[in-house]
Amino acid sequence: MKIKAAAMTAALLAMMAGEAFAHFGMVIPSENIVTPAKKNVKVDLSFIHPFELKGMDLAKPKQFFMVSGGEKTDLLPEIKESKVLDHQAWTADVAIKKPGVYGFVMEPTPYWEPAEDIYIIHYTKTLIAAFGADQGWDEPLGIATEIVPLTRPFGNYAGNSFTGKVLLNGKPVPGAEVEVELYNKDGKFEAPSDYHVTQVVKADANGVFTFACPHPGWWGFAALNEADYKLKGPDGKEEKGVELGAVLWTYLDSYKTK
Ligand SMILES: [Cu+2]
Repeated sequence: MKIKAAAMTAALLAMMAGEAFAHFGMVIPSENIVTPAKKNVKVDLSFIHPFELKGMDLAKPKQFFMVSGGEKTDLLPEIKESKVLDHQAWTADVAIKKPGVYGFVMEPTPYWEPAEDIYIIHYTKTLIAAFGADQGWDEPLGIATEIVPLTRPFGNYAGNSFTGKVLLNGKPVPGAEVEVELYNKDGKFEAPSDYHVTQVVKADANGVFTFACPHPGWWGFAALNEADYKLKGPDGKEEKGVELGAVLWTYLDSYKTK
């Protein structure tokens, strides 16, 4: 009881200090539709508050790979250290050689969040399409927790709704809570209130949610669940809870004018 109260006080203090808790794992490719004109995709990995543009350090991820047509390519050896919002981040240049839908997946090392007294692991993914192929985007990539798109996750317009299914250990999560943020990349936008920074939608009994994205750009969906295991805290003694995030990033375009 006492521990819980302390954790709540810490959370409250963090909120009063203007620290909202909307950190998102980020896997952001330079293109989400690959054409022969540009076959190389730069994929940036980071851990930030995407709307408020607050950076955190991302330690070297535990896994980073690409899946296409059931074929998995380890990209961890390809990543180089970089900076996002003045914090440690990672980047990889990936050559896309044949038509297909490519899923990029990052599993970070557990991130200790003192304000919440928990570890955070955001399994983060994005899907891109290359050279006209559009099959396979609706398949789970077999990670611990993930959002499987039910809306094709590329070639969409701002204003479209996006539907996805939340899976934890391969099973749908009824009533999963999904946090939604726009990556406010150029810092153009300000939220009218703290509530607007992170929007929230709940999944139905089958783990399915729908959200309409009102603006062009990268939209992130994060379904957060408590892991059924604990990890030793930074003191090496007390066991701490683990928040598992299934994070999906998808890009919505604006119409082009002639
Ligand atoms: Cu944070």
